[in-house]
Amino acid sequence: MKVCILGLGYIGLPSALLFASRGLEVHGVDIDMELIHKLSNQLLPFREPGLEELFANVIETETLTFSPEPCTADAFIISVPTPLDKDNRADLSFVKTAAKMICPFLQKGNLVVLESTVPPKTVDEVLTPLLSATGLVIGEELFIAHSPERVIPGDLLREMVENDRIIGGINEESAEKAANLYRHFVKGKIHLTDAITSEMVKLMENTYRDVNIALANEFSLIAEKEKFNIWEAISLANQHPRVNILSPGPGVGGHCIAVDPWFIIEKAPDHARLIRKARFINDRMPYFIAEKIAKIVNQIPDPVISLLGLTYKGDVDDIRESPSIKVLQLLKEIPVSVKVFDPNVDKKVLDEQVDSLEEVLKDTDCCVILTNHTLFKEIDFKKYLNNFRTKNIFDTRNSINSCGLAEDGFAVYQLGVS
Ligand code: SAJ
Repeated sequence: MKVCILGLGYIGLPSALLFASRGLEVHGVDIDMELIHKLSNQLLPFREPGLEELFANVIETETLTFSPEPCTADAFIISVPTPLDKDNRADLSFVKTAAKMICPFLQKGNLVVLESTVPPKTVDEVLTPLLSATGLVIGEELFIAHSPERVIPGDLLREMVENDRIIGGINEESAEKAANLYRHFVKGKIHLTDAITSEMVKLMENTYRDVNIALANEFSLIAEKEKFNIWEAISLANQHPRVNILSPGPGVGGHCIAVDPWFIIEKAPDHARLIRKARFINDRMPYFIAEKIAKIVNQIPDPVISLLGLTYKGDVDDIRESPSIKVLQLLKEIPVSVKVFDPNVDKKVLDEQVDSLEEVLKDTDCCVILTNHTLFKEIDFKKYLNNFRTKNIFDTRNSINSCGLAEDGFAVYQLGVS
């Protein structure tokens, strides 16, 4: 069996490697020539636990090829980005390009699976009409399904194998064929449904998380005003067997949770009121964090701010939609100096980026923890006592152990604690 995978990003690439590791012939396609070049030279474009080892094992089996062009295959998986356009609507241009690219290679009996996150009815109203151009009878000669990825960056490979999988076919046969394909590596249950349900399930999962985080963020603002500790309150509320409030933070980043709810809002603007509000609350958080930083250093002349963490969450190297970048931009609008350090981001992406903890804390007036990297949780601030000009620490993630820091003259501020 041969699979052609279009889009070799955070999902397409690991899927390609997993299929290849199970003995399938895999052809990976991407329009980014630099990426194809990298992969052909056995270099990974991003870090993810276990990925390097898997890549090395698969290369030895010689079942994997990369190129900017598709080829004939039994199954095609489209796993391309679906970003937001400037009006917060889904930009489906990559999906459309991928669909058009595979048309000349599609043959009787082929299966096409869309893995990208898309607004409801994309399979029925966008993908299927494009694939009809092949002349193949849809649902009889060409089978089409949607199957969303649901894996968490940082634990991606385990979740790809062990999580349940949703497959929504345009008909039962399409769903069955897609299930047979994924059974090559999926150990979790495979649930079959129709395409629109599959599209919505994915959006509902991420929207649920966004709304839950917005609630936690709203509680944290109330905690600051009413003077209680949000972290203790959430932890106690979560003792209830039917309550699970997520954590407040500097905002919601990444390429999924901050984006996907908009795909529902786009389709049902009059009904998606709670969803829109949650997006607004989460998008406001970097402003609140920047305002709190400004207050902390209010009395200090020419203050220096040190931001710890550039990635959108802990222990990943992905900076897409990161709230840290928004906080940094907001701080640049006021008269403060800002430095930022993230051990997970090798490339210099910002002028304010420095290379070490030592450097970022040098002469600082306020150290702000924006990302909960394990490494930051373990910082012994007492060791850096002399780096600080003013000993302020602001922890937006309830990340550090502040025990004993007050005795050494540190003032420790937390989000959700007045
Ligand atoms: N965050 C909080 N508080 C929390 C949890 C997260 O502020 O309690 C923030 C994070 O710091 C980050 C953002 O939210 O900035 C998103 O992080 P995340 O860990 O919640 O989610 P992602 O974007 O890494 O992955 C999500 C997952 N979806 C769900 O858990 C429902 C993952 O399973 C999906 O596959 C992924 O989106 C995706 O690709 O759609």
